[in-house]
Amino acid sequence: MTQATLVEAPVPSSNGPSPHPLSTVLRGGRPLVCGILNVTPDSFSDGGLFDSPDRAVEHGCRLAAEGADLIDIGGESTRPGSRPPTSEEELARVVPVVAALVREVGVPLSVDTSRPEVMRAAVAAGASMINDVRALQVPGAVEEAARLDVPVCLMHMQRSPETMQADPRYDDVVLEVRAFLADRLAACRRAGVRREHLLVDPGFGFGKTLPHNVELLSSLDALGVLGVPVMVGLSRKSVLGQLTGRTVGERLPGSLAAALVAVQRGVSVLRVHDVAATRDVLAVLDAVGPV
Ligand code: 9MG
Repeated sequence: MTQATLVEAPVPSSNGPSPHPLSTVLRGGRPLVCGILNVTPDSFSDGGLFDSPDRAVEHGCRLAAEGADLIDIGGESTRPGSRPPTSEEELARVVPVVAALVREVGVPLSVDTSRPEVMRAAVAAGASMINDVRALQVPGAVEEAARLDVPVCLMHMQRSPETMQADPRYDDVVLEVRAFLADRLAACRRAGVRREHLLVDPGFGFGKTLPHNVELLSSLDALGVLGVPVMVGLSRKSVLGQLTGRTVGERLPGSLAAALVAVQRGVSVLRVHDVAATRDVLAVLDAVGPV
């Protein structure tokens, strides 16, 4: 069976008649910009900057004004070596920001979480999408995503944030990441998640060395056979620091170059800190037409 057929497996039909309206936007063929809103004390680039709800909402409004198509709100830092917050901490960080921001901006909100209870509370507060770095592998998560009936991004990670950068190994990183994502897509379909609601992400920096990240970036088009939109997060990541010798605050040019490469290899959603600058990249690409 091919990976594309795995995505087509029969599913229970417990959901309503039509997919979430956001799925039409995600599959519309125009590359989208997803602004990052970390409401954590310890994320690698902006940890602690938006850890009060007011500051977070203000930053979310800025991302929307800069032209974000989507805003991804997360209350867990997944930087290498980090430990997850408790469920109560994560709920307290994320839910008030989703509830307040949804009243301020017309941009759809995504919740970056692996916990079913956070997914449920965030969607009840107004989030329209789930972004899960653990690809719905936490017990109960895949069933919750099917029940909530919203788009969901499944990301690849080798091991956990605490241990992922301790000697990651692959025989063939592209084939292994793709096979993992195909398995997770099939698991989601079996649980009743609609095909139109699924996205995948190779998880740059999540259990990958510099050569692994570079190989994945140059082979992103290999994920196209999965038949669902691809999202990537490369913005300001250490792979760009390793390639350029730049500190986190100096990685905008590298981030924009990575965004350009990703879109040219078929990526549909760019998860970024610098929305306005990324929009400029897409405007130039758009003027030139399809690659
Ligand atoms: C939450 N988060 C941090 N990095 C990420 C990435 O590369 N992709 C996705 N989907 N989420 C991420």
